[in-house]
Amino acid sequence: MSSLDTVSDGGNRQGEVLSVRLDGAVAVLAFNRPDKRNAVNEALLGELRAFFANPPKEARVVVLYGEGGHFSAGLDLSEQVVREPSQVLYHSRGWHQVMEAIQFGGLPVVSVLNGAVMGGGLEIAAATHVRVAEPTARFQLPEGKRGIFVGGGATVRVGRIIGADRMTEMMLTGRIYDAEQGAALGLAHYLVEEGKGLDKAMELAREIATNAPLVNYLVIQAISRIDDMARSDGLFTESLSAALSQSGGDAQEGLKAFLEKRKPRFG
Ligand code: 1HE
Repeated sequence: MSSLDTVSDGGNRQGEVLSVRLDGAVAVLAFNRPDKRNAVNEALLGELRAFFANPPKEARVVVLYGEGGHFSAGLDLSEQVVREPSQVLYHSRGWHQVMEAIQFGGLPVVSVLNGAVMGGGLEIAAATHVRVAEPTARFQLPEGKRGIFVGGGATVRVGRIIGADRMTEMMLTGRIYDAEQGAALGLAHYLVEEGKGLDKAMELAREIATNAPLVNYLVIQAISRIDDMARSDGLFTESLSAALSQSGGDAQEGLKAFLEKRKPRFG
């Protein structure tokens, strides 16, 4: 694994808050504030924004995990001060931009969820496309208990995954779902042994990287958007996506490889 880049946070004593390495076609991102349980401060949000705005051209898939046994304890509460409503609006919209960039930036993102997956941490996780949990994972939206409402996209993304009804109950009671419960609810797609999350995520990422890039792109862009559409609009958009995917060289290669009983080699 070669070190492609590291990002200084200009304040964290470890000297970096988001590390980025390139392993073949997989960009491996790590939240690197373990002493703060990977709470998301402005620096970390900014570095996430910078990465997803301009990912390395070699990357076909992203893996995202947290150093030190926790994915993320959510918003860095030490940076929170009493704000004007308009400032809270801009702050929340800033989170939304970054979550949109993770979900719709064009690269599939596989996350490794362990320890705290709380508040903004769960909002980030919900913006990723494939989620691998370890047994220590604890899913929670503690905002209600901190006197605030969610602002990083949970109502749309977490609500879609577990349903508005469950999310309402989760926020009212501050309940914590453990890893098994989280997997059963769809907050994680895989549940693996302790310490195996990153290996599993890398295995999945390498597999995803062998797909035709345009198909990965369409899967990310189209399915979630179609979910927002009226039925007839969704079906039309599906046909457009199919038309885009089936007219290029990768579609020919995929079909040819199947008939020739070999693995396809996509461009
Ligand atoms: C933090 C944060 C944080 C830990 N902001 N500093 N999120 C929360 O409400 C979660 C708050 N955190 C916790 O409940 C616990 O820290 C944990 C369950 C995650 C971990 O517990 P533990 O016993 O392993 O660690 P700790 O001793 O509580 O925390 C270690 C350090 O991390 C400590 O700092 P220290 O300087 O005293 O060592 C904590 O203060 C620090 N730390 N979590 C700041 N979140 C877009 S809006 C999203 C809104 C939200 O995300 S609200 C939910 C915020």
